[in-house]
Amino acid sequence: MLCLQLLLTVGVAVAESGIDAWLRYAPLPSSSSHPALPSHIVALNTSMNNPVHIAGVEIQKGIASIFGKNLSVASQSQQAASSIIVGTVSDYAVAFGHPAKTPSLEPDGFWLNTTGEAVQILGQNERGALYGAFEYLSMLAQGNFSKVAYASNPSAPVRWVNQWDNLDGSIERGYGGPSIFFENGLVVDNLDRVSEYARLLASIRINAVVVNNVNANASLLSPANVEGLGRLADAMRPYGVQVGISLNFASPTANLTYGNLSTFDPLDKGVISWWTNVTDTIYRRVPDMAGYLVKANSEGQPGPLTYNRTLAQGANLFANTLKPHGGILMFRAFVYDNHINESDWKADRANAAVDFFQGLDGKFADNVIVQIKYGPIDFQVREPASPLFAHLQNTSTAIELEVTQEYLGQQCHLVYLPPLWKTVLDFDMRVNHKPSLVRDIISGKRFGRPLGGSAAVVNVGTNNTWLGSHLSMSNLYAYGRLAWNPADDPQIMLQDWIRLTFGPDPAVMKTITSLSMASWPAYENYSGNLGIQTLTDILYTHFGPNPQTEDGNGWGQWTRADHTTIGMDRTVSNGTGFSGQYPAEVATVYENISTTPDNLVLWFHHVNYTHKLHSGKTVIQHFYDAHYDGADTAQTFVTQWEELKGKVDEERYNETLFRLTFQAGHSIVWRDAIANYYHNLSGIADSAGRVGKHPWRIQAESMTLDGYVPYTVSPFEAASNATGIVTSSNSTTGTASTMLNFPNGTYDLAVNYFDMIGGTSRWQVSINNRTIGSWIGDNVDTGRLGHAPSAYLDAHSATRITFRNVTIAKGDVLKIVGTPDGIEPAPLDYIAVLPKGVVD
Ligand code: GCW
Repeated sequence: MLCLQLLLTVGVAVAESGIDAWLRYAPLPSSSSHPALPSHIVALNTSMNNPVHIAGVEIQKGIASIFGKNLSVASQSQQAASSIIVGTVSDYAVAFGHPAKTPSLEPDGFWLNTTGEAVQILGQNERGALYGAFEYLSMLAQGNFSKVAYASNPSAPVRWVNQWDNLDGSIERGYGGPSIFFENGLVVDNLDRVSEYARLLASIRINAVVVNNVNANASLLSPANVEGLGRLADAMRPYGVQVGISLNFASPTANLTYGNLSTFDPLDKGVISWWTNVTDTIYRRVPDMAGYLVKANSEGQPGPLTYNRTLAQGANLFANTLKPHGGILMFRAFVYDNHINESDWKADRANAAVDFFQGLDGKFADNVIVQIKYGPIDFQVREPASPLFAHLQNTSTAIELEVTQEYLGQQCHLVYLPPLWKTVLDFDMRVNHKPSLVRDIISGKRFGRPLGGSAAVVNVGTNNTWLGSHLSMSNLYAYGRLAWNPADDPQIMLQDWIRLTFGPDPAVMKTITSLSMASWPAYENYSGNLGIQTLTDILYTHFGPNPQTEDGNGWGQWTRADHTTIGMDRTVSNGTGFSGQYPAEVATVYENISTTPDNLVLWFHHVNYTHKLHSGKTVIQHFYDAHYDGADTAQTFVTQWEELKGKVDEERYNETLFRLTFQAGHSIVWRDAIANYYHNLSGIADSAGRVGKHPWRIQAESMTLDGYVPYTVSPFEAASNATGIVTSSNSTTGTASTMLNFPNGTYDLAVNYFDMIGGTSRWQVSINNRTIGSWIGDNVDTGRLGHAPSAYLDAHSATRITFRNVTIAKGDVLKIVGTPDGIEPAPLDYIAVLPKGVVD
């Protein structure tokens, strides 16, 4: 105890795993003074599993932890004074009479009043009361004791998250470990993490979780799994979080207990009664199920088009079965043909959503919400807002965001996403020449729709950090805040999250703000610029660079890059016509290259590499400069973070340092791959003379090799000089040595190697037989970095390790000994001997 107090007074934080995320309720520094706290808590509900009771217990826990003060929780009290009262407005009225100021609240909304003798936390419903309690605790935990009295209401009723969890426990695009919901085809036995997740989600006002992958498995509907869903719902209900599920459209033909049909035609009577029965059965066990999510006729999933039925007919099938139970059908707009032909100049995947939903506006049942990805393609680093938001005026809509960083570094790169999301939420579609912000469309405000909101793909797993990385949690936190109020400011949300997650130290605040706010621009800079999309490997991992995979296949994420030109011509006048899918005012802006913003120019126009941007730079020079700038910025993430040593607990400090260091190294892999690729394709030199010039590198293949052999890497741009080295067999130790010819001095020694799945090779680097360091290729094998792994020497496995401040003299002999393991042949790419400040 003494020891702990000592630690707290000197400000050294105790190790934290990240499991408490932003709900740590860390003790406030002893220096901060606070007003007297009420002496007890009144939670106007006695039932253990009721959100109001949970709210009372949560306040008790928070105050005990933040202030070391133990308050009692009672369900009633004669005197309201000097208490914290939490409950619904109606229960409050029964207990204490109508509150003096009657708040105007919508479902899930709350009233928070700290101005009187008692603190009032009153929800329009029980869930709202819990949200109010979390709001109050968030203030206290941030040391904010101001007297406030306000109502807070959600901008939209639907604030969901979608987990892409498979029944076998794996997660599609999951980077934080296996599922907390499923294993071996069933719902897990121990639901502790599920309750904790619900608590986290409630604190950011998320009201439902779709627990299984949109690429859905029909066996979720088995009796055992319906019972499992019931247990999941029971575990989350106390937090006001409802369960939803994804359906496989062809389930009636999947030979389940409920009978095997020969068709899944949505208009077939047998199919309708089959689904009605399934829905009724689920609602018997989960009376408050939120609803269904359906991905149909997309990426090989079955759907109504198989029977020449419309998407609306398909959606309405489920909506009708849900209707009597009050459930909602979320129908995904992510419908497209993934076998389109690039030789057709007018073919365009971006057109798909509007094309497929053409003529269907107003044809959906009133409990259907069309869930639209923010951009027309697929969660890219920058996309224009999906034009479908402007088309569905008699249909409720929701935006689909992706907290999971599928194309954005897979939680191994820091990318704070709200600034990206805001480019879409705040975008004005100018429907009928009137203000038509996407955020006002999805809230239902613009077109007077009763339903609407947001869904985000959030693939948390069993990892203590939830998403795999501490810093990525700001994205989940801010997603909840934006779902409640899409007008919130990214930096303000971020800073609340920083105070809650890391405490009040101004240095911590400054650094994490600076890193996070710089992160999306940096990632865009070193991944894909000017609206060309994230130039990642779309056929394999979606992680590292592989620009040639965008083209030459049916997926339609094309760049149409050749020796002289690049970009998709999406104009009406000469291209795919996509720009014409926007309302007139917006269409005109994108149709004309002179009014198209630089950051989307290659999305809308096919131009020469020498085309001059509004910035005055050519496209190709912008590519080069952006990639060097982005990688330079990422290097500073490491040094900035290092200033926080001792200010952040060691566990989170070290884990974050590890990831930021990885990112800094991988940003150079990105930079070089993209710069070299387009340099090679266009033949145009970098006016700053950087591309292809690496004065501080020594290629592994040019070293003296013993037991190592050169290996030609494909694609060429994934390795420096297109070549790496591998051990000559998987049981031979290899040695690569070289004499260093740099001036005497202190350098950082970087070694670029490949960390493949399927083996944990070892390497040791020495200078004149003095060991500088050793390491193991275990990042992907142990899940230390949870990104999609690669079994090859490529830009996904390419990794840099850096040894700092190494004394080197001219003529020293550097030697690397590599010991292969499994299929991983201790592969190396190059070393870089870096004077202070040089990035190479
Ligand atoms: O971008 C793609 C992802 C798929 C995903 C799909 C979708 C669940 O790569 O993994 O499938 O989007 O959103 O349906």
